[in-house]
Amino acid sequence: MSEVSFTPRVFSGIQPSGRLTLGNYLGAMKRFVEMQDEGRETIYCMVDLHAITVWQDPADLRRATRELCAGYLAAGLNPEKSILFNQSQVPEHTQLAWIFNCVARMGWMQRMTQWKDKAGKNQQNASLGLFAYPALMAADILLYHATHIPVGEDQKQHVELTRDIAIKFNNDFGQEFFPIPEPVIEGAATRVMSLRDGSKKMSKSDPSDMSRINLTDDADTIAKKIRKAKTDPEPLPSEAKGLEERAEARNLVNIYAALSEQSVDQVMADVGGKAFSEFKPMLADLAVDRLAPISQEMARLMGDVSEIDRILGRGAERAREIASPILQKTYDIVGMVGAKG
Ligand code: AQP
Repeated sequence: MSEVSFTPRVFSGIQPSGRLTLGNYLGAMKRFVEMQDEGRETIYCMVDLHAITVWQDPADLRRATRELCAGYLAAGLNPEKSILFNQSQVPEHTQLAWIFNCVARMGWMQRMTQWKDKAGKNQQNASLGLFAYPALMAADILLYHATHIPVGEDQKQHVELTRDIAIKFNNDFGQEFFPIPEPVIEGAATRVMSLRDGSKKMSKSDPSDMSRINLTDDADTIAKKIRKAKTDPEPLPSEAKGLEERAEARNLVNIYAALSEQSVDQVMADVGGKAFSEFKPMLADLAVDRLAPISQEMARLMGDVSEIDRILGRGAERAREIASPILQKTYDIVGMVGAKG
């Protein structure tokens, strides 16, 4: 087989499954904007079909999808530069996902930590969609021949599974048709943890609102959540090594480093020896300073949902222009009569 080179293309998505969190922002969105501003070809999706793998109230889903789009725009994504759309409006995602359902193996899916975490002890009662989630995610990425996938640490395993699907498809059909995409996991906060429990990821769907900072929180709420964040009684150490056994302290320092765009070592040099009673207000001020412009812009954008819908509609058209020929070529490779390969 000859070495095929693919044009670099960035793809990623976020589920409209609740309010955007600081974890989504630091783990994913901040990097989305940087990659766009580096002049790369960038495609960012609101993965509404993924969101419904667990129950979503229809009115909440509609609001969350528009609010997610507002969050993308407020964080700095420009619909003239990046393609922004919601997944359900590009039917090629589910069409390619079906092909990948037939490529991926049950054992691969059963090993996924997100499946095990979200299905919990009652797997028999989880949706089939939740089990097949990674095949749809592989379709999201490979439908655009995307090569670079900015994600938080928790999604690394799914990007690896996407690579396995691409490799198996290419081997099965004897063609280097799909690129083997790379996860891009960068920054001081690739895994932001819950403010209430340093062993759990900060998550949109955590039942406790105090566990996370939402991008829509006002300044007082952010300050209160940080003030009440779980910590330990010791002062902060002056080196990162001293945080190894202190999950909650490490989390707050990582958040501070990511928001202030410093390394953890630089932060430790400044805050080492301080008590949390001194450090938490510093963190709250920084978080408010960085997040307030985003939440204010989100609120402004949500005042005109017709403009958001227009951006999403235009984004879906542009996405389909790329996706449709790749799906047709996939169908042709697989042997579907009538495919326009
Ligand atoms: N806590 C986090 N730290 C760093 N990155 C995170 N991401 C999510 N939580 C953190 C990254 O945000 C992107 C979008 O995530 P998603 O909405 O597709 O799904 P998720 O990873 O399951 O995020 P949530 O907030 O936990 O959603 P729910 O509660 O609905 O499951 C991804 O790149 C993810 O890594």
